[in-house]
Amino acid sequence: MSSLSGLTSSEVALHRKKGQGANLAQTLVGAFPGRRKLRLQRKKMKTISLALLSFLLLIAISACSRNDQTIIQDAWARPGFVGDNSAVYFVLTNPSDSPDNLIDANTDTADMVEIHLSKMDSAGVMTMERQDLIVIPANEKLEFSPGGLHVMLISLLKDLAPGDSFPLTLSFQNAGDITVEVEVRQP
Ligand SMILES: [Cu+2]
Repeated sequence: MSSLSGLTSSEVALHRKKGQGANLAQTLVGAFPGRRKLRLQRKKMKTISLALLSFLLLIAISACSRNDQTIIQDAWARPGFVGDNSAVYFVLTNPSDSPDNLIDANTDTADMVEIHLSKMDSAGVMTMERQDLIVIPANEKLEFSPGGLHVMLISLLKDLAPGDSFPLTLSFQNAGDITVEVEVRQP
């Protein structure tokens, strides 16, 4: 038994080894301070250039999407009173080389908002069909107009008088959410 009382001789040996290991590591660090510093500097440089690269990439991406984004123009809605229905019309332009999809429409002006297509049935009666998705082909315009595509405002929550305006958000697969101001006017 040595000074480390209560331990077996092999345990004592392990303690000594561990102690030696720590000393050796300290000695090595002390012997090559320059190499360690250099490695730290290289790591720092890597981090800085990575940050710069991602920043430049972000600028490139935002510049691209800004030019290619689907555009909503001339948005207008039919007048109506609280509880009535109304419809919103506009012109969509997709200036990009890939098709975009209109997938949703929202406004807090109405209880429910749906994308509809008006159609004449075989008996000559106008009907409306709810659409889940509207494709805007690449490099094309798509018009939402009376007798065709429209955003249906079901059960208005406030009166819409000519001259009023309200925000409408259209959600596109590629362009994301775009909010436009809709002008209320007589057809
Ligand atoms: Cu409708």
